[in-house]
Amino acid sequence: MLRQQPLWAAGSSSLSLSAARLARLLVHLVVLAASMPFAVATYGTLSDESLARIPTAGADFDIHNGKLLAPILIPRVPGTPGSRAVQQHFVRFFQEQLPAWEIEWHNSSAKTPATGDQLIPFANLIFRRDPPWAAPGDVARLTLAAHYDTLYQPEGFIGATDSAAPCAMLMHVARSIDAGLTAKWEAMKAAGEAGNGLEEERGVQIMLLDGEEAWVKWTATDSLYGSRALAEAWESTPYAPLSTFSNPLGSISLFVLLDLLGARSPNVPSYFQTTHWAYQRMASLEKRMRKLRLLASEATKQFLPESGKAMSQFARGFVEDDHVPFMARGVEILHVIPHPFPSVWHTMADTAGNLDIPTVDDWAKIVTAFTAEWMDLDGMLPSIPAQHEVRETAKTEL
Ligand code: 1BN
Ligand code: ZN
Repeated sequence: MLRQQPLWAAGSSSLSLSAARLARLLVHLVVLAASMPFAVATYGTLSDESLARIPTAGADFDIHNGKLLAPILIPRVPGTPGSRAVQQHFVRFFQEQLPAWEIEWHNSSAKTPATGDQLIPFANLIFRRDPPWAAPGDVARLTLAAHYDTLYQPEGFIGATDSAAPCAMLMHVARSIDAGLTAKWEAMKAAGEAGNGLEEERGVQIMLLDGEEAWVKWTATDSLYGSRALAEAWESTPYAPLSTFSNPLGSISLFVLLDLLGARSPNVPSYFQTTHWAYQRMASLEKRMRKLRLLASEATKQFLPESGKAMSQFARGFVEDDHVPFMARGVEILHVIPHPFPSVWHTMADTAGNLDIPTVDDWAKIVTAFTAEWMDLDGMLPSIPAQHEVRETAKTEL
């Protein structure tokens, strides 16, 4: 997929090729040039058949008893029992349903202007799947993020679009690509392509972030508690010498942030010139899935309508959110947040009942397709009935 990306968008501030890796790569290039004089770069789009295999979350997005979404639809103020309950929901889901995913907790604490001298705990959760043969510092990771905390006030605020639904979407993405990743990496092993240094190693991680919301009023210090601590920590956590990337920040190939999704008829602009190509990829998948009648919502226009935006049309301003500490350190960002915000934004009306579930389901499918395409899973996704069988079998074995 990255082959389609312009060079100026492919850079990472901490990308470094060791001499040994460079030598290995050159040997491979010479062998390749000799054996494939007419090699043509392939374009990694998902086929229509693969798009049809992107599953719907269906009953798992039921707001009353759905396995993914319902447990998140409670107040989740950092440091409270509600917050701990959703953390357990996320961890249990990955432990029980997706055991191949590595789980990382990133804990920090801070005072807030609402809580005086008390230290409030913030816990980011990172769920990661890398090629099994790859060293951690050699993997470029598509990073999908959403925040799970809710506002301190008004008391009882649920934040269904902000950001319970985006968290549930990301859980659905993870389970929908899991078997495809296994199949792809097994096929690479069988073909002797595992770790041959010809292509970059590609992984995926899902970040569920804490402490995004301001406790009193949005300022540089009263907001983004979890993401600020995480970006800072990762910047100063070096990978082993001679790794492809110098630290986990440099290994983020693209940071896709979902926020305020789940209301009917969203309009999501393209915010950044340097990742407009990635926006176009997601928009194109949306368009194709609509044409193939794979989406359920009754949208009169695309969720992502700005594929044709000219470079001169990009404004300087952007919405502050969890991407800011990462963007400030050179990470490329795709911010999937509607403009205007949902009408229920930061009100007691941001409830489960005001979600448009077909829209939630469509976003989950669009982001799954984007991730599957990025991870080169064409031809690797199981047929939908088979996928359900796998999940049922896994459950009965527990
Ligand atoms: C998004 C969801 N945000 C908060 N909840 C970020 C934001 C920051 C929105 C400042 C508006 C202004
Ligand atoms: Zn909010």
